[in-house]
Amino acid sequence: MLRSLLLALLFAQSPLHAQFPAPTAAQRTWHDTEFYLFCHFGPNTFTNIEWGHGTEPEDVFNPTRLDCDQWCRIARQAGARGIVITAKHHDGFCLWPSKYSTHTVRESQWRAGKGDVLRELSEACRRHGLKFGVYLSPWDRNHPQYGTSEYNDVYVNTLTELMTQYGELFEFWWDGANGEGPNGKKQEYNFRQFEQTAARLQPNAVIFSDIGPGCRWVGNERGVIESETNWCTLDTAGFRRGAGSPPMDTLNQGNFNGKNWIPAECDVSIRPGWFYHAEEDDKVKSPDQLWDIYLQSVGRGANLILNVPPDRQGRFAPQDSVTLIGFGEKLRSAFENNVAEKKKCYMEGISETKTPQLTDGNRNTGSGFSMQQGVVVDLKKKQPFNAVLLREQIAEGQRIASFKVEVLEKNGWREVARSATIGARKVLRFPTVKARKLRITVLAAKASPILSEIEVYQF
Ligand code: FUL
Repeated sequence: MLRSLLLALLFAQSPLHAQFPAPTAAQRTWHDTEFYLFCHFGPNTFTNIEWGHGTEPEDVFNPTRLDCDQWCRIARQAGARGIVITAKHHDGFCLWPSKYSTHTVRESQWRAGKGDVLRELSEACRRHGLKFGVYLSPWDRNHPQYGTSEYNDVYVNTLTELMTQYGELFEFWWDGANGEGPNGKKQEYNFRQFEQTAARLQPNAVIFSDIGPGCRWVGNERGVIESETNWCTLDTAGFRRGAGSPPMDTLNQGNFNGKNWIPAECDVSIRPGWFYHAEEDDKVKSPDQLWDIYLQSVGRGANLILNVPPDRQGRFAPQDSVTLIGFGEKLRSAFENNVAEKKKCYMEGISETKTPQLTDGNRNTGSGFSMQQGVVVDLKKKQPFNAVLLREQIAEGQRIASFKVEVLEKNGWREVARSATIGARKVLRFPTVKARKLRITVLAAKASPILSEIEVYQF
């Protein structure tokens, strides 16, 4: 009785129920999607360039053995949860037979003009339990109406095709890249209209762009959050997509007091280029390199979209496949055994308060505490570990600005790691310790911290 009274008093003084920007239900699902693939595929795959001119004959697009099931099998083995494909890159070529363009698979000889890459991939994704998303470049070097207000209607029409013909999309990608101008064409995009169309047709699709609204570009193409700080909140007033975007370090770290929930997505290619080039076959990243990227993206609360460009056959090349399978094994073994799961967990205080929600293996249940308290996990017996994975209860906003991890040794508590934000998740590594108890203490927060899960690993 006395204890609950004291706690009530403590919480009354600290803003446990303070209001902060928080993710929508669709964004919460997106956070849980964590890691997925990006596939750059189109005429550039066959012309060996990165930015097509839009004048390439349609027949250059001619995959000899397109096999989207192979993409999906490897994606699953890599631990990815979805695939986003370049439905149309800057060259304007549509991988589906759009009614609003004459520069599509229909005009090519591939499958006698009857092919549709999006149909094949979306169906394969569903067969393999993967989510499906699309990239539709606003910049278009081919479309005759580009540079006029009619192009906005063309864009909305193509968006509508994508959003009504291929089932549910989990993500939609607006690239900020734009090399327009040299041919005299400049487009005033009606992004408001695009957003409204997307919200109406695919309310659960999270929209990526430099400034969201669903998720933001991370400010580099190396796929990493550069420091331990990553706020999911961002101020967008006065900024635009592309050239007028917020500074790169703001995109990387977010804004401490940002008004909108627009979390970071880290994009990077498994090869130097975004499209397939045979001469890069020996430059494919190794499983260890992908693991480092993963820890600096997903491990720092962002999502990771890893580009794997299909080759001219329309398959993932052997080098990429081998690396992805190796990475998937690493990922699975790293997070296989959470030694904290179902173990006793409590808040320190005048007396201990049990917080089983923090080790119940369910990231939707959380527990709030005051900054004066540490949260202790009792592993029941001494054991080796070298990493913690923490999750904040982001449904209540992102609050924690810094925290430390300690282990109990003969002479008392010893700090083993310290970091900044947590957000959707934070993976923190330290030299292997052997201990029975560890303690998490929040050092700075915008309001009373609310964690949802504490996981402990040895990897
Ligand atoms: C960039 C584009 O210009 C690249 O070609 C690629 O699509 C990458 C993901 O975004 O801005």
